[in-house]
Amino acid sequence: MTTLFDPIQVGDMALANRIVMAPLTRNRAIEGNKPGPLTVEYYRQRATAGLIIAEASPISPLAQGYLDTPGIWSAEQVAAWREVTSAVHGEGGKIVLQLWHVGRISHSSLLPDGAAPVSSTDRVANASTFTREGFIPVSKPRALRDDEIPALIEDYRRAARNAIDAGFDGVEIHAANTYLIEQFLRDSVNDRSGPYGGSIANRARLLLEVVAAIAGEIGAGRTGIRLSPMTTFTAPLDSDPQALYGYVVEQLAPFGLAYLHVIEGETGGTRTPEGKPFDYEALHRACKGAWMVNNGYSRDLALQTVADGKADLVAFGRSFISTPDLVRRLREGAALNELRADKLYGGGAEGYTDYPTLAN
Ligand code: 8OZ
Repeated sequence: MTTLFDPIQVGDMALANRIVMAPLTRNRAIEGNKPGPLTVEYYRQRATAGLIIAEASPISPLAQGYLDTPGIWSAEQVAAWREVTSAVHGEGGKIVLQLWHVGRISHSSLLPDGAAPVSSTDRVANASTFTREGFIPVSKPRALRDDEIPALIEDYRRAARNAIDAGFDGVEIHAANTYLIEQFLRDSVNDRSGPYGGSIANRARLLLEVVAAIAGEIGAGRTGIRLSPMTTFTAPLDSDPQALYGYVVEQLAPFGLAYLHVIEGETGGTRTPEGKPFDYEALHRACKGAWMVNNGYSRDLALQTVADGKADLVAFGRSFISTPDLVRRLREGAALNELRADKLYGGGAEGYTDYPTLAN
């Protein structure tokens, strides 16, 4: 019987176990949107994960939406990330980088020359973001023109190349949590006509072009993707999530991606939103790569899910923030540290690198 603690080959990556550190925004980047020494230590402490998915990282200056997130567009950022990947590899771990474009979830004060955020639409989101002035409503976006899409895809391709140059084992495309790619996917946001609006095939076009560009650049075996069909975070659900995400997964199959990472239910919230059933198993059956699940997994549920063959990998978010030696604690059935929820975003070492591990 397969257990959570067994090794697994995921695309080109040989993982020591099936326990994944989920991508987690922590807003501790230093000057120049670079990961600093504390971030090196934070990931090094968690390197016993089978795989670390390093936090969502903007692919370009215009892709940022929150203060102090580490990017992957500049040579200085690549050099800074190299310290992180070396530290994790030095501990025998594997690490990929989540590639992020926030789309309309941004504020002009965070963008070059006070630019408007870009999206599939020019309709503003009912959402706030964290800036130098604190939490404030996001800015009204500008709808990308169709003729701007090639440059956007080029930004994704270059970011994937940068990630590999920085020593990452691969990348995860952030197509979840109502950011740019999902702003194209969902008919609750995308009000375009033309090749990127209207039908499901048109709304999924950007995602599939991004996947083709990145897989072509670094190889499908080093490329994963994250989806969140039932998350409402900053946008309503699609009118037919099952059909939309079913189409996406079916179209992804021929690429032979390393893995597909799905957030079940409402991100960081209920796994089973009332009156909104979703058949994740249907997506799992259509998925050719490794199947990674996430959202509020307890030890028991994770063990059972892998033992039942319902998933190949389980990603843990909050548990990995509080408990650097999560793999050992799960193996031994030991209690986890308590999460300091007031230290999630921004600040220094407190609630970041000072969580204790079990004594030998
Ligand atoms: C929490 C705060 C800011 C951003 C996501 C990247 O939800 C995020 C995020 C999470 O995917």
